[in-house]
Amino acid sequence: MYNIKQQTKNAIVVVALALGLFSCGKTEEKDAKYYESIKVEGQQVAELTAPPFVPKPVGDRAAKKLIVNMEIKEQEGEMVDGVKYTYWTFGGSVPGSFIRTRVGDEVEFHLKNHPDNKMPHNIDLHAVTGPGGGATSSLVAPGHEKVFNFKTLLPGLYVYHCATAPVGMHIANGMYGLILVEPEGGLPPVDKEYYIMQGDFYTKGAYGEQGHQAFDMDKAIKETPDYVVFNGKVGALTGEKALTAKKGETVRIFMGNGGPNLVSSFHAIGEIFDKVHIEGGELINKNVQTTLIPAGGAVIVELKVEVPGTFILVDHSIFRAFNKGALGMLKVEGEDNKKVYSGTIQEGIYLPEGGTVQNMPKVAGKEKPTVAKTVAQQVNSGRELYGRTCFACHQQEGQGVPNAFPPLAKSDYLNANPDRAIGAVLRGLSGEVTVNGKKFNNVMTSQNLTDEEVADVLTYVYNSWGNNKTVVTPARVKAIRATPAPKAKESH
Ligand code: HEC
Ligand SMILES: [Cu+2]
Repeated sequence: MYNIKQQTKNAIVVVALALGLFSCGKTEEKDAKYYESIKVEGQQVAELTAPPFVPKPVGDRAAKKLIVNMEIKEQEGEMVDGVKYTYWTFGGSVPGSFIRTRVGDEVEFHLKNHPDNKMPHNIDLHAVTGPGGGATSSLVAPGHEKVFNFKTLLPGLYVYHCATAPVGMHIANGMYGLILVEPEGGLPPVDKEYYIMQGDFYTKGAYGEQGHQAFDMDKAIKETPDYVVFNGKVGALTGEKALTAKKGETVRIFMGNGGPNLVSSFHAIGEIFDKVHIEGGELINKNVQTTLIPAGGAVIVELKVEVPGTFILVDHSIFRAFNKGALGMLKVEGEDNKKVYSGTIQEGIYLPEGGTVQNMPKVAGKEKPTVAKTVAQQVNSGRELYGRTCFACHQQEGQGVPNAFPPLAKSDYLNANPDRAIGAVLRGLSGEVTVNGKKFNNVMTSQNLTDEEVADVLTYVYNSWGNNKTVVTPARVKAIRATPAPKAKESH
């Protein structure tokens, strides 16, 4: 006889079985305890790399005793053209050397403080479970070495940094990097892997002020950085130093934020992150436009690059990107894919009624004493300025945009009259102009640049793309600035 009781009993058995299976799965979930029990086989010296590169993937190697030799170096570097800064570094780069481990590795960490250094330092690795993340065992004076051991207990991407007082100052000087703990069997293979870290820097002088710049504690406490950069300096990942990939490849970026103060809204202009390991942990989010990276945190992002072009990586707190340096580039080579992106189909001019030449706000006291530069130095800083100011309209190779922005490459208008070109940059330009036989009738806003900046950017333009190699001096710019604008009425 089949009765209700029996039916209920069966149901209970089924539910119990299901629960049993479920909890079985649960007990198999790997935790720190499980990873702690992994036995290591053999030892090896860890490969360390400077950004934007990372060591070879761990693949399916067994857990090992991994020896990390990290040397601290205090050294001068360049924040942006003509601006020197004394960086404190793990391994000679900002961010510091990338450390790649797998879960269960026993790391033997050798922290060496170079004898030429002036400061004691230590290291706090967020991948370490232990007091101070290693900091309490690793305080090391110049000319000394400290050794300590730890086992990597949980997979993820972790920040490491110096934690010697004043902690903020050590971090602000560049003392941070990333340590990756790969899961068993490694992360899935991809075509390209890169390493970036954002950092905020505080200098006595304002952005671009020439010469050696000291650290500014007041600005650091107020959290008003002069520079917000990727990989320790302005332009570390632009132009020839851009990251590269081929169309169709999958790119993985290990992206950290050293801070010391700011949170990063990491975004790739014209791309969507297919996958983001949120906060560097196990949880994966998909189809992400902008991902938040806390100070002292990291993410792993993956993007498949479907169309060729230059994709701009930014902190989407956007003044940081275009005015403080938090801008990098990913250059993708390959054939166009019109299905994914058509390119411009039509280009017209849109000038709403009452459109006038706008001026960029003037910054009081921006003019600084000029230091005589060589032509090569002018070209160099001009290139950087071009990327920040002119590039958006006149385009990467000065080719311009038909019917909207005239070319600067082989421009007859430009080459015929440098004073007129200086005037255009200083005061803006509107009304009809003819460049290489083509008419343009549009508006160029005046660019709020110093005499030296105008001289540098125009010298760069004149010495690029087949132009006539004119050298524009700050003195010439100053002279043009002093003369009345051509259209201005004479008044005495
Ligand atoms: C917002 C877009 C924009 C920016 C930014 C811009 N320009 Fe222009 N530029 C124009 C337009 C538009 C014209 C043509 C104006 C007209 O039709 O009267 C022009 C014209 C010129 C000309 C004269 C025409 C030629 O092709 O030789 C020069 C030189 C020039 N720009 C240089 C620069 C430099 C150097 C910078 C950066 C410091 C710069 N421009 C930034 C839009 C821009
Ligand atoms: Cu330090």
